[in-house]
Amino acid sequence: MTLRTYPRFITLEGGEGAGKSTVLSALREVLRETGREVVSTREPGGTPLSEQIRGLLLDPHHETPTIDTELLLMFAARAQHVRETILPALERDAWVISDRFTDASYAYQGAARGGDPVFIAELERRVVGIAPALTLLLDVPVAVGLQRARGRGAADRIEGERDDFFERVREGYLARAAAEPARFRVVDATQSPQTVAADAVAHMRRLIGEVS
Ligand code: Z5A
Repeated sequence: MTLRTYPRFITLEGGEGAGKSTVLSALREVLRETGREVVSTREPGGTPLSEQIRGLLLDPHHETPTIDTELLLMFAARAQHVRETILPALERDAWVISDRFTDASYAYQGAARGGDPVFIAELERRVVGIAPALTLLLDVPVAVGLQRARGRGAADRIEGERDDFFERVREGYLARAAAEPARFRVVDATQSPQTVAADAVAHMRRLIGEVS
C-alpha cells in the first residue's frame, strides 16, 4: 500500500524549542480568517487515548523503554490519531495542522536512536497510510533550540537526552527534507518569531492557492 497524500494536511517538524507551537497558532489564525475549518492537533497525542500514550512516552519515572517499545507506542498513538481525528477532518475537507507526525519517528526513533528505517517505513505503510502535502521543518541549531526549551523548566524523558542525540535528530530531519523537496519547506527558525511565522504562512498560502 502506498501513502495517500492529502492536500489540506500540513505538518510541523523540528527539534526542541524550534517554535512549532508558535507557528501553529499563526497558521491556524490565517486559515480561520479565510473562513476555512481547521483542526490543529499534535503528536504524540491528538485523541484521549493517544494523549494517555503520550503520558507514558514522556514520563521520566518509568523504566527506560527499548527502541522498539518507544517506536511502537509512537505508532500506536499515531494509528488512533489518524483514524479518530485526522482522517475524519480531512474527509470533510477541513484543513489539518499537526504539530509533528511520522517524520518525527524517522528523526527521533530512526536517526537519533538507531531504529531501522525500513521497519519504520513498514509501520508507516501499514498503520498510518497517509502523508501531508506540506511539511514545514523549523530548523534551528541544537544549542539555540535547547536553550529556548530548557528555559521552560523540568525536562520530560526525551528532552532529557544528551545534546548529540538532538544533533542526530536535526541531521535526520534535514536528510528527510533533502530527500523529499516537493513536500518539505525548511524554515530558518533562528529568526524572530514574527519572521518565522511569516515565512511559514507564505508557504501555506502557496499551498492554499494550489488547493482552492
Ligand atoms: N517524538 C518522538 O520521539 N517521535 C515521534 O514520532 C513524535 C514525537 C511524534 C514531544 O513532542 C516529544 O516527542 C518530542 C519528540 C518526541 N521530544 N522531545 N523532547 P513535542 O512536540 O510535544 O515537544 P517538543 O518538541 O519538546 O516541543 P517544544 O520544545 O515545545 O517545541 P516547539 O513547539 O517547537 O517550541 P515552542 O513551544 O513554540 O517554543 C519554545 C520556546 O521558544 C518558547 O518559550 C517560545 O516562546 C520560544 N520561541 C519560539 N520561537 C522563537 C523564536 N523564533 N525566537 C526566540 N524564541 C522563540
